[in-house]
Order: sequence, then structure tokens, then C-alpha cells
Amino acid sequence: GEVIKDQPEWRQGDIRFMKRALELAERAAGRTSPNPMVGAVIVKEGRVIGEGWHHRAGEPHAEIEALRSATEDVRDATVYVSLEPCCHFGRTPPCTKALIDAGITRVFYATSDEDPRTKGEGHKELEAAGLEVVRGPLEEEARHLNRAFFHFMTAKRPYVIAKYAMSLDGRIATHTGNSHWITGLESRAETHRLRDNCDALLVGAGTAIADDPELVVSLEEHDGRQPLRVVLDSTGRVPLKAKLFDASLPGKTVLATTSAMDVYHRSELVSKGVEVWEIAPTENGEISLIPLLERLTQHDVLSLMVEGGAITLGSFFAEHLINEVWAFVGAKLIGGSGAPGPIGSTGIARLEQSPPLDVYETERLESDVLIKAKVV
Ligand code: AOF
Ligand code: ZN
Repeated sequence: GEVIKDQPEWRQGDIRFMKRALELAERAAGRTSPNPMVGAVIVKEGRVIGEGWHHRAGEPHAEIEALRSATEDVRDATVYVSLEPCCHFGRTPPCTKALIDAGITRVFYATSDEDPRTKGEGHKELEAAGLEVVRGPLEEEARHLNRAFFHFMTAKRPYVIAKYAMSLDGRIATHTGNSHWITGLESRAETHRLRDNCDALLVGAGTAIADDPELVVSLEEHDGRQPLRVVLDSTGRVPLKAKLFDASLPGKTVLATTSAMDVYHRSELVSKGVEVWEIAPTENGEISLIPLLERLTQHDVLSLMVEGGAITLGSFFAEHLINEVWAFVGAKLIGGSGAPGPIGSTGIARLEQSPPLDVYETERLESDVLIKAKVV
């Protein structure tokens, strides 16, 4: 492998300014797709003289926002940016040129871009223009922040997050199917914040029927953006009166189905404003997940939160499509061998087949615990 040599000893200031750039980037969480979240800070003689972040695709990049916000002459200043500055003409002109033209002399960027138009090239272009260019600090943090974007760029598919609520003994419902509620109010409020950072939310037909969810984000201070709602229903079992199909819901619902669905039912859904996607079925007549994910890719869905149930999560798991898990553990004991766990299907045969996981965050929410883990 690659030998990491001369790991620089970062100065306190470099870390502090880059941390600020990352904080600024995160302000637009859930708003930038298919672009990454990026923040930038301009520093002169130890003082911050400009800050900015990328608000949404099509709008100016973080560096441009920071340059525009500058309160002093930016000549000879240093820029801290959470992603390698781009050098391509996309929806907006290249940041490298803007930085060079502004007379910036040093650029720290946390991590390289994965967009092939700019990966490594942004760095080279700045160096060729005589700027001092440094990758880091906080590279790991910056990779983590934009993990969905990097996955999307390399795998050309959405980053899939499996989210579920289970009891202390690992059940998502009782043996009779009762599941309201395993977790408390704070956990459920947290779910809305998590949804708000995702591009799309998905449930299977079973959950759509049993729970009748709305899959909307409802938060007190909110800009109204709703993640795309996706229901997997290969045969058209979910009734027309389901809340997900209610035309008054903000945002858009997609019903992913197969040719097995009744055409009359289908046209009724379409007339209610539901978008119907016919996807090729698997041998068992289920919706093939890879073609579905590819379709979501075309709709700029970088991050997809799968909210269950066990059959749906089981299919994603069986195809090795889960990138991350958000497990809410509620203070309940359910018991019973007939009470389901969060992930169905056959499961692995041997423990060494478990995907390697990095538990990167745990959070206490009243009596519940939220565990976040990513597949590494
Ligand atoms: C930066 N700063 O703030 C962002 C960058 O279509 P465009 O012009 O918006 O370009 C999108 C690409 O630019 C995106 O794929 C990623 O490589 C980069 N995003 N780059 O220098 C920013 N958002
Ligand atoms: Zn740019």
C-alpha cells in the first residue's frame, strides 16, 4: 500500500479554520445533491476575513461565496476549504481560477474531490499558478461528511442507510405485529432531523400497509424541502387511501412496481400525483434493487434512507447494498421467537461474513440509544 510519510504536524490554527469550513459546509446538509457539501474560510494574518458555503447545486461554490463575503482585500490571504477546489466548468465556473484571480497565495483543502473532472487536477492547477497548496488537515472528517457524495461518485449509486427502531432484545415488533412505539418522542424527533439530511426515504409495501407512514420531514424551523418518498410495491398491494399517496402531502411520492401491477390501480395512483416506476422483477417477482438504485441515481439521489420493514431491509442486506445503519434501541423487552428482528431474508451463515462496521456515533435520547455505524 501507500506509505504515508512526512505526516505534517498541523498547527492549531489550521485545524481550527478547517473545522470552521466543515461546520459551514454542513449547514447545507440535504440541500446540495448531486453536489457535495463544501465550506470555505478566508484568513489573513490570523483573522477570518471571509466565509462561505455551497448552498445548493447550480448556485456558487463555497470558495466564491467566501470571496464575495470578504470584509478586506483578499490579496495574499489563505483559504481553507473542505474539498479540493474544482477546476472545471460545470453549472458554475471553476473555483481555481477565481482563487488565482483574487490573489490568494495559500490553499488548504481537507480532501481531494472524487469528481473525475477535478480530482487531483484542481490541486495541480493551483500549484502551477504559483500558489502554496496543502491537502489536509481533517481529511478523515471531510471524507466522513461527504461519504454519500464520494460513494455516489465512485459506485454511481445512492448511499444506502438502513434505519430502524428495535427493542433492547433486538425486535422491531411483537409476535402479533405491534410496534407502536418501541422508542420515545425524542427518538422520533431525531428521525425527522435524519430524514432532513437524506435525498430519499424508502419503505416496503408491508410497512406502508401496516404503519401507514407519511414519510415527511416535519421540523419547526424548516425550508420546506422534502426528501423523495419511495414505496416498493411489486404487485400494487398498498391501498389508494394510504397516506403516502395523499395528494396534499408536500413533496413527491414514487411507487416502484413491476408489470404485475393492475393497470387500473396504476392509473388511479398517477391521477393522484404519484409517480409510478415500472422496474424489472427478480426471479421471485420482487423489484430488482440495482435497477431501482440506478433510477434513483438519475434523480440525483445521493443518500437513501431505508426505513423498513424487515423484508425490505433483508433484500438490501442480501444484495450487500447497505452502507450504513442507524439503529434506535428503545428501552423495551419484547421476547418471543416469533417477534421479528430488523433485517429479514436468510441472513449470513457465519459471523465472519458480517460486513466490517465502524460504530462512529452513539447518542442518548431519553431512555433510548441511537447507534450509527458505517460499513467500511
Ligand atoms: C468546489 N467547491 O463548493 C463545490 C464543489 O456543476 P457545478 O459547477 O456546481 O460543479 C459540481 C462539481 O463541483 C461537483 O461534482 C464537485 O466535484 C464540485 N463541487 N467544488 O470547489 C464547492 N460544491
Ligand atoms: Zn468550485
